Amino acid sequence: MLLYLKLLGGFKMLLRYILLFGYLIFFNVSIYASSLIIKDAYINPTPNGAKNGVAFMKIFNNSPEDIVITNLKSNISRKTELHTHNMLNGIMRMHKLSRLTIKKKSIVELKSMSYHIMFIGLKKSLKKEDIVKLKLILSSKEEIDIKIPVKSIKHKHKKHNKHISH
Ligand SMILES: [Cu+2]
Repeated sequence: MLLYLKLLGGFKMLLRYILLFGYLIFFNVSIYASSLIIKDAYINPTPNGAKNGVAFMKIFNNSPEDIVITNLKSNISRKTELHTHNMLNGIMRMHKLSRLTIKKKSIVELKSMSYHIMFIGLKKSLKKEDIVKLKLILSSKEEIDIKIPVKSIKHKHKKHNKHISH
């Protein structure tokens, strides 16, 4: 009887540890998930045969430390890269970024003619209402999975065309 009670006590202790451990994991995950908040993410639909696609979004870092995105992964394209635009000899060009820092308590907006995510070598065209899975890989090796809807958002084309031509 005594042995049984001892075993039961040990079992209860073990159970308590398991619960505590599970709680800690859950707690860490929820803190982490709220440190980067992705808002208004979308990908423009692409015409048949298009080679590349582009994603835009707002990334808010709600944590007390800077967060650096170092890599992206998706299975819709051969490569998935972070890009930005720069004016070079009067011509707007885009180029690849190896990292994107989102400073603590601030927002980086991925938008037309600025930062964007580029899907290079699309395996199929992106149609309205498709959902694209994207993995953001951070310098801390942590990974954030997001889902981006494909939808058409009208840009102010006139303004942009003017911008390109001067
Ligand atoms: Cu690009």
